[in-house]
Amino acid sequence: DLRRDLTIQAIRSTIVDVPTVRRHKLSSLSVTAQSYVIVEVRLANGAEGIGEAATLGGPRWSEESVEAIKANIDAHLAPALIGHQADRFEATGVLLDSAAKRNNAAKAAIDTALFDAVGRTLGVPAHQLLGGLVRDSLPVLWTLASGDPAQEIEEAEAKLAARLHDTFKVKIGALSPDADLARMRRLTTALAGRARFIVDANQAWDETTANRCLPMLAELGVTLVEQPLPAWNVAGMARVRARSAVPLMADECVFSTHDMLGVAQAAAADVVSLKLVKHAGLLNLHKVAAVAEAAGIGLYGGCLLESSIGAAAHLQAFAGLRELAWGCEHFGPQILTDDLVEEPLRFEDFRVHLPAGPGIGVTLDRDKLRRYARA
Ligand code: MUC
Ligand code: MG
Repeated sequence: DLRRDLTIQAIRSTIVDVPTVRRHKLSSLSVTAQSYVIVEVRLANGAEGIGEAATLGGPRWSEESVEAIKANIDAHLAPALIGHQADRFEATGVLLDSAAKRNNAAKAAIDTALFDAVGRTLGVPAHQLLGGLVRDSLPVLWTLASGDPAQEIEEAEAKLAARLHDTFKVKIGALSPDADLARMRRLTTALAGRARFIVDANQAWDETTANRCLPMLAELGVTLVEQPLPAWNVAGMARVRARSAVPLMADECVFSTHDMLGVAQAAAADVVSLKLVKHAGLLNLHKVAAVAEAAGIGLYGGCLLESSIGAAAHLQAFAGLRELAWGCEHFGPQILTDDLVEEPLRFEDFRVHLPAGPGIGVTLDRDKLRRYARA
């Protein structure tokens, strides 16, 4: 049956740059536009699928930049899959792993596009190919990252008033620890009783600084501290965690299932942030989640400021996890001045909603792809 021929025929990659509504500052980088690689897959039956590889500030959040992602997809990853069956997700993962070490964001974008194309062929959403639905919406937080507390309070007030977000992640580490603590005091005081806060240091602190600052963050009511130490310092995270009243979340220190096992064995985190760019695809995200679950480590739906394409892919993967106790942060579509899909994701009542429909549930707007494609 030709309609069911799932042979992978073509894989195309396009770099896009989409402006953000304001400057977004992390500990060691800042962006005014988000750069993605959009992957389009075509199967022999004519079905098409899309996926997205997100980056943040070039190769500075992780080692992958959009330029490297596109080069490695075109030269190594795409050729390894042409002629293979799109619905053999584990087997295509093996092929991608033998074609390139790591390159997890590039692999995730391809894997997403395969789930999308297969879902569209079969008329089922991607979550159904992954074990089925547990939830169709998730609490979604907003990230404050201008570095200016007056602006951040105003931004948070607007999000609360619009009933979009009532939990805020504050990006710290670009300022001195004392300046960040003063900033956190201003934010938590201004929004006391109306908002919850977590912070993400993006590896900026050393162990001594973390030990000094965490009790003050606890006193301000901060509920979670993400990646306070460099990714390599898992032993340090474990020591900090043993003394801390605030739970710790692992982000840049957990890419692979092996990383997750190491963090669990070291007792270095209470929660893990799950992201396609780190785990190389939807199936692998579920594997990392399974290792965390086995260790009693809580799950959080992480992001890298994806557009509605990448966010929808994450929601498909998050939809089937048993517990996602810490909610998610897929606010990406809201921080872009424009989106790349025909119908953007729905944000309502402090939650983001899983789109209905086959595959990842969103459809690429080709005019937008052309408009934001890098020349
Ligand atoms: C990160 O490190 O968590 C997620 C939200 C945000 O503002 O930055 C990202 C990456
Ligand atoms: Mg983080």
